[in-house]
Amino acid sequence: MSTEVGTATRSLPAVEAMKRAFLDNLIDHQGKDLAFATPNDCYLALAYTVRERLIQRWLDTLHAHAEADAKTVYYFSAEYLLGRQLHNSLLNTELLDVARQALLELNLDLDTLTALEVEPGLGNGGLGRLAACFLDSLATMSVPVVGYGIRYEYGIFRQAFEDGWQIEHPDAWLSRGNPWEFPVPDDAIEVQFGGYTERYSDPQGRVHVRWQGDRTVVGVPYNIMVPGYRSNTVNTIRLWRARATQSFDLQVFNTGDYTRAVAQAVASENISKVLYPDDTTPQGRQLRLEQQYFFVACSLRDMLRQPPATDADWDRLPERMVIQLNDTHPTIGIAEMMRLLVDEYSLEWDRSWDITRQIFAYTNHTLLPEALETWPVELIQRLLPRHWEIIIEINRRLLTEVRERFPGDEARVARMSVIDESGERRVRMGYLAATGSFSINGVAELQSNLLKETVLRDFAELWPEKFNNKTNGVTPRRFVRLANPRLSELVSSKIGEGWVRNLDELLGLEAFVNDAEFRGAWRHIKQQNKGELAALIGTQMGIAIDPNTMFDVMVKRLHEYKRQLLNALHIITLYHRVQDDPGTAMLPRTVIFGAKAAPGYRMAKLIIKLINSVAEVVNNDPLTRDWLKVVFLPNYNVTLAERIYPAADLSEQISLAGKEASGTGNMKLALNGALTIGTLDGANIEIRDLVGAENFFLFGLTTPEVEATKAKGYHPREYYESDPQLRRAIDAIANGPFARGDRDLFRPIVDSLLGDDTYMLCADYRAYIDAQDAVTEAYCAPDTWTRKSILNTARCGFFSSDRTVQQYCDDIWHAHPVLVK
Ligand code: 26Q
Repeated sequence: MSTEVGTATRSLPAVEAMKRAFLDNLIDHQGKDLAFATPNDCYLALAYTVRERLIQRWLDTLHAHAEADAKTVYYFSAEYLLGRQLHNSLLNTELLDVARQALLELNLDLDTLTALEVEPGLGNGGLGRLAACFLDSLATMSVPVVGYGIRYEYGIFRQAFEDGWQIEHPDAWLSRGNPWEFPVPDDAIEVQFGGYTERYSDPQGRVHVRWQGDRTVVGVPYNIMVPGYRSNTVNTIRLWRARATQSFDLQVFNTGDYTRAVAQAVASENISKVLYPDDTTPQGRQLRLEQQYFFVACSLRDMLRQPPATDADWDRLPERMVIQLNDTHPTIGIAEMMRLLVDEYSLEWDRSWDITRQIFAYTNHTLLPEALETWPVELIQRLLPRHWEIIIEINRRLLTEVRERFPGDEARVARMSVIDESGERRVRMGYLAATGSFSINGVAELQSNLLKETVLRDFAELWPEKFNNKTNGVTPRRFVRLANPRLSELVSSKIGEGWVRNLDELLGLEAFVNDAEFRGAWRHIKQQNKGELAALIGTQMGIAIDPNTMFDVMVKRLHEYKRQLLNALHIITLYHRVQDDPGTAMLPRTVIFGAKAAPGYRMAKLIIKLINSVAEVVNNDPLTRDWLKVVFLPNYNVTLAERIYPAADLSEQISLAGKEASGTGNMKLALNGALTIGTLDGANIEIRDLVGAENFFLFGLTTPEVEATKAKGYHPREYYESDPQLRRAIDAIANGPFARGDRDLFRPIVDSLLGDDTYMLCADYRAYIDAQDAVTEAYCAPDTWTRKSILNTARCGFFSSDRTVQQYCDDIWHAHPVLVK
């Protein structure tokens, strides 16, 4: 499985064929020969060359699925964070070596070309990346699935720093062409918005409802191929692009109001214009709801292109399809399905509801109350008047069921209403999802349990059988095999290549943990990976990083609950220590951050500014710069993550217990041999259970302790007063060197720490510092550290998304592989 160019591949027919195809594609698609081609031309030509090889498999897959008549999984997700496609496609089609050699013989370098691809950043973070990992796993396992979503013209913003502040730049990811998508205008679908509903009677005297929208938008699907790893299956992601209707031209002539017609057309096309960059505290923006309804309505209509042949077959629809809702974002699909069945196909309500409730399943990704999605009733009424009627009918029946089960418990009825009547009336999408789904799952054990005790407690009491856990996973193809070729090669040389498809085989590495030579090789690879990251940091940021220092890594979205600020407090404490004792040797550390903040999240942006300010001071202080370096890499994305994970020694997973639903970066880092410093939160708990407590640096309050501390009254000032180091760190933020004399700059941070300290940094500070000191001590025994590193990788096979989707298949979807010849 060498990624190096072997002499064996030289002049193979496959190499010759690849060269020819590449040159042909350069001419056909770019109109260039090698003499005129730019690097981007060469990238595109290579992409087309690989794409060709996928298309036949894709068609074979479509035929095989049609023939097998198997149940299909429809994954509904507003986000797909796919990462670069070319390298992954080459791996999955086993063309990596051939392509490398073919390009070499043309005087081109594969890595240079793959690096030109702009990654499709159609997601914010964990939730979007999870969707991408699931689709990789399902294709690898040959399960029929279609991923439905939105083809945003602008993905997650590109982040830059100016004077340490985050600046957002638009992500025009399509501007140089996208060889990975196939528009299918023939499959366009019209959806409506607004207007009114009316009742009418059919010839049999039955009353029906008709929804007359006042605005029509066309959805054009774009297909993206999803190849499995060494499987013949190539599944599909179908992303919808919003276009104005053709009939808008007619309107112009009819009304003479040209500018209004154009404005309407622009408004329609805006629906798929941009990804919302907030991943919590969602604002109830109309456009966001339009996006959700738009993609869900297009998708359901697409799925029902060939409706059941006979009336009786409708009841068998759940044998043909299952829809997984990736969080509440596509939940309006439940109401839309009811509308289709009742209004468009004239099925009875009860029967429609039975069918709907056997098709939808809901995944919850958060417990944060402020992140639970709700929409103003007024907005739903205006934008989706028929869906509003359907939602209140669903709610009326729900509350009837609650009253029957819990007679006299009107408090419970009020709590469970899909309509939140306190204050401005709002629709609670989580409750609608829970009511309309047969399965409700969390994404790690702790969160799934907390879900039943907190945000969905009443629903768990009403329908305990719906609730289940599916601990997240990540694809080992992208995040180990591709991202860490050296480690992959070492692993394969010991236990064979089977681990790439069956990650539990990593357990076989345990047998080598006592092999000094193996440990040496392991350590050497980590060192090489760190060298590469150091080089990248050197060229990108102009900061000299020593690969012999410990690489302490915290990469994830910026959120107060994730507590990047706690990490900053540790850095400041280390800085004080060196200042106090410049003579004593310390363990040199490089602390590496990567994080985007939602553009409207002021505190998150201020924390970025603080970390950059601390970095500037620490990195330039002659007293400390050899001991401590702080690097905040701008524009953290999948591509950068693939460079960082293999080089990490320490993985920071330090959220306040009970706040991080699962985390998936924690899994990727552990699989690449990083040790975790973390709280008992999300999947950290399961990582620690598997790798062993002795190979994990645990600290901090547990979820019950968090609750108990808050219940008896939490006073962060008490910690501040009683811990001189904490006090000094906070004081340094308030009026120390980082603010360059501006005492107001970081005041909101200090006020937050000493005010509410919602995420209890003060309470966990001392335990965190102690755990960090334990890390330092452990790192000073390199050979023992390497053992721990190996055991982390060896014991984390459970966190393959292959395992996760297998559990979804078995327990929720009842879907089976369809083999493609
Ligand atoms: C909703 C409405 C309006 C605007 C934005 C949103 C929105 C968008 C994205 C809300 C939430 C998200 C993303 C959430 C997310 O990524 N959650 C993470 O999901 C991971 C996969 O399950 C978990 O590992 C993380 O713990 C969780 O934070």
